[in-house]
Amino acid sequence: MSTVTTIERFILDHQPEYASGELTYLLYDIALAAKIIASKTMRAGLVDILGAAGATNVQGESQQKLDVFAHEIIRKLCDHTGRLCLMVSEEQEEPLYIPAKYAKGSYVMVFDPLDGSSNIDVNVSIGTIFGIYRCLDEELRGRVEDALQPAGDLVAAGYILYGASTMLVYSTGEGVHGFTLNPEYGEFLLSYPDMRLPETPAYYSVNSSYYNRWSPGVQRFVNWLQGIGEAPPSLSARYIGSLVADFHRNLLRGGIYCYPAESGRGGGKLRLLYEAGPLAFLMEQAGGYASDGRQSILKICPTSLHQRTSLFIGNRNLVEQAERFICLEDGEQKTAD
Ligand code: AHM
Ligand code: MG
Repeated sequence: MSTVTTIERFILDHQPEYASGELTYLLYDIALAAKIIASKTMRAGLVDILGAAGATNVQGESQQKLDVFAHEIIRKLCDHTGRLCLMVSEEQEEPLYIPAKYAKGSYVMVFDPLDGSSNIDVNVSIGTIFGIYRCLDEELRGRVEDALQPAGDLVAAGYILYGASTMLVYSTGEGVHGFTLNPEYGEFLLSYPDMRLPETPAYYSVNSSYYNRWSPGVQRFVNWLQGIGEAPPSLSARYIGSLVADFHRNLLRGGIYCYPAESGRGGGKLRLLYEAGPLAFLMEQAGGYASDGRQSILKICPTSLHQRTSLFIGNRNLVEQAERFICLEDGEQKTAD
C-alpha cells in the first residue's frame, strides 16, 4: 500500500524553521474552512442558496449568498484563535480587526472568500484565495499598514479550488504543494508535491471580448498569443472566468493568464492584495513569473486594501514578452529590477 500523507502531517513536517506553531495552526484553520465551504458549495444546487444576498460588496458588485457564507466561515474560524492580528476580505471594505476580547497573534491574513462568484449559479469551478503576512509590529494590535505589504513579503499563500474535486494548494516559500480532499475521509491528502510549472506552455487565458478596451501594446501581445505575427508561441486558448480555476489549470499545463487594464478601469479588475499577490507568490514558487505589464507583482507596495491591478501570470518567457510589447508599444519603461 502506498504512503498517504494528510495535510496535517505535511504542514507539521514542513513548518518553516522560524514558525512557532502559529502559522501551522493557521494553515489547519484554513483547511477546516475549506472543508466547510466545499461541503456548502457541493449542495449549492440542492438547497435554496443561489442568488444575490441583497447586499453589494465594496466594488459595487452583487454578492452571492455563498460569498457571504465563505467570508463568515473564515472570519469566525480565525478571529478568536490568537494567531492573527488582522484580516482583510474582499467582501468587507474595512479591515477585520481582532476583537479586543481575544488575544492577537503575529500574522495578517488577506483573502478572497469565494472568487469567480459569477460562476456559482452555473455550476462552474470557483475558489478561495489567501495570503499571510507577518504583522509589522508585534507589540501593537493590527493596523491597516500591516496588510499593505508587497506580495514579495508574504510568508505563505494558497488557494482552494472547488471543482470536480476540492483541492488546497499552498506554499510557505519552499515550493508549492497540492492536496485533494478525499470526501470519504473528509481529509486533504497530498496529491501534487512540489508543483513545477511545465517549461513548455500549453495555454493562454484571456477574455478577448474586451479587446477594444485594451492599450495598443496589450492588443499586440494578445494578437501574438493568438498566433498573429512573427514567431507565434503555438498555444491553445482556455478561459473559465474563475481566476483560481484558470490559474490551477495553467499551473499544471503551463501557459499565461492575462487580465489587462482596460480604458476606464484604471488598474484592471483584479485586486492586488488578495487575488494577484498570493497567486504571484505561488507562481514564482512554481518557477513562473507575474507582472502588471511593467513590473513584478511581488514588488508592488499596495497603497489601499482593495487596490486593483492588471495581471499577466504564468511561464516567465510569456510574461516577459507581455512586458516587452507593453513597454515598446505603450511607451512605458519596465521598472528596473
Ligand atoms: P470576483 O472577485 O467578483 O469573483 O471577480 C474576479 C473574477 C476572476 O475569478 C476572473 O478571473 C475574472 O473575474 C473574470 O472576469 P471577466 O468575467 O471580466 O472575464
Ligand atoms: Mg474575487
